[in-house]
Amino acid sequence: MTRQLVFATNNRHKLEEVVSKIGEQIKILSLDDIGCYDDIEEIGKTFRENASIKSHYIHNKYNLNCFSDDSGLSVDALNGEPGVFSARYSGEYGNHQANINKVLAKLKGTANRKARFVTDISLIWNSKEYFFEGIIEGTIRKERSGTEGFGYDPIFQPDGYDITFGEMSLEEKNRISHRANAIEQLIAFLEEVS
Ligand code: ITT
Repeated sequence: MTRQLVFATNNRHKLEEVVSKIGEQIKILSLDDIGCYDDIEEIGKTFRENASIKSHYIHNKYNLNCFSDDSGLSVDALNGEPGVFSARYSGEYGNHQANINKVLAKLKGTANRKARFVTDISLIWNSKEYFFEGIIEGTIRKERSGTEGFGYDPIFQPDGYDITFGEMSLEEKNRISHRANAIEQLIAFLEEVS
């Protein structure tokens, strides 16, 4: 199996989850590790398109094997929103509190709380692109619960559980999450080809 792969993310929570999931099998290099501090514009209309933009940017500039993760929350009663706007739903990029407030306000009085987290990974491996997708179904709570994780974790309760991602340890979330599922597929692929 390959020993080194760049993970094209500026989100330290994603990095932490992925490194913990992958363990010693592959050395993950962060953007910091390769000295990349560029702002990669995410102008795609889908998670997959945005994932592809990020991994191609790094591959084109550094010519390294790399992958990216574009992810977000999709709420049925909001026609799939926040979707690709998950990180900037409130208008301010990365303001998780305001993003959560907007979702809760829009869902006020709505009985259908069904939602899912989606992660699309784009891997560029020996100059060819491969995609992996992970999804976890759940519901949106009426209020926040828990302080673990990041983003929408305090309001997302995965199906089959009575706690939110915000109440789970990193290890628990990493057993079932959308990201963990996509990463498992990535690991299986790399085991096969290397
Ligand atoms: P990079 O593009 O640098 O990887 P980012 O945070 O901008 O980092 P995305 O564009 O993929 O990443 O946006 C993902 C947003 O979706 C993130 O900021 C959260 O608001 C939400 N999100 C994604 N995965 C999540 C998770 O596991 N738990 C909670 N919220 C999540």
